[in-house]
Amino acid sequence: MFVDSARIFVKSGKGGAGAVSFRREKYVPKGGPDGGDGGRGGSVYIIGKQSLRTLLSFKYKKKFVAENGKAGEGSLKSGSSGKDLFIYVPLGTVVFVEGKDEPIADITEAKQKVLIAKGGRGGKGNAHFKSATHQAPRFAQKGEEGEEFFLRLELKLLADVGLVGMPNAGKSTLLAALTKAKPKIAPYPFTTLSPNLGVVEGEKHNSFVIADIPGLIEGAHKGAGLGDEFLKHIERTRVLLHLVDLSDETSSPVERFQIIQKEMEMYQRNLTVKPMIVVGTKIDINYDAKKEEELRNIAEEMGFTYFKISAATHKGLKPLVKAIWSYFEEE
Ligand SMILES: Nc1nc2c(ncn2[C@@H]2O[C@H](COP(=O)(O)OP(=O)(O)OP(=O)(O)O)[C@@H](O)[C@H]2O)c(=O)[nH]1
Ligand SMILES: [Mg+2]
Repeated sequence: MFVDSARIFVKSGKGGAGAVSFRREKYVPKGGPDGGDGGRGGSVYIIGKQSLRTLLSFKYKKKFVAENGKAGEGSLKSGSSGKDLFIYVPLGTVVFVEGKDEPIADITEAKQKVLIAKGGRGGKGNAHFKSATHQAPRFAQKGEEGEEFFLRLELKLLADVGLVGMPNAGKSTLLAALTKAKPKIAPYPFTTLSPNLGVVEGEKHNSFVIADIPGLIEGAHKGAGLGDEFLKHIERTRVLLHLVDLSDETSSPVERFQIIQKEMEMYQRNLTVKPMIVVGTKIDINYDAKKEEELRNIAEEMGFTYFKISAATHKGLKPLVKAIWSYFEEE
């Protein structure tokens, strides 16, 4: 199951209390204070982990509480520190304190480690409080409290290229044709129910990642179909491919293209100012040159590059991939 948001509770450990104690030795009738310090409470960290793909585990485990520090003891013995707690998340996870809009962490790299809740300091033992006028202090410090938060985790996949289009446009077929990914492909709408990622390897040890998301329909921004919630997974891509099925005779390619453009704009204007390539698909069946021409004209008028392909026969894939590379090589 693909889960891309979660709510969890985190709490760091409380510091251990400092000890109140006095030395008792055979030949030392009035020993001084020897209460040791409390140990530090454990901190909570969030860490990026490459092999994770979803936030599913947080459906089952939602509470993360680090260990408290131990109290100090006599003979100047310090209490041990509480163990730190590490929460592993997939790359692309953005962390918010509940109710706040600014994220406190954006985990984009493996092993990236962010301190979320700091463990409380241990209290000082009474040995610290001895002075010329106060030879036998009978008090010690308490340990500092830990910090606690409810956090909202949002997974926004990290891909370079995003595939958008109506259901059945051929997005998953294109992903399967270009990468080793094996998404489900079927001749009906809403085959893809959660995003798929695939990697295109270049010749110079370079690569780019493609994200295939569920199809959009008119009214997606208001929740129609699977809604627009998956669009967040292409927010961070650098290039979008907008796939339009040229073989579908139920409406014109131009109409379908415009519906999706509008939905993306409603979702977030930024999406429509990203570099985009318009791709007419399935040119191996029901090909109608006039309809294709209309789509190409509209796309080019709007300043987008246009390609036509058949993911089934691989026709037109090479020039398309070359055009995608050009976006990454220019930098
Ligand atoms: N003839 C032909 N059929 C294609 C081509 N590309 C995709 N198809 C078919 O079109 C149907 C839909 O393809 P998908 O790749 O599942 O479409 P999608 O855009 O991922 O659809 P959703 O996941 O529902 O949004 C499948 O039956 C594919 O086999 C093509 O180039 N030529
Ligand atoms: Mg699909």
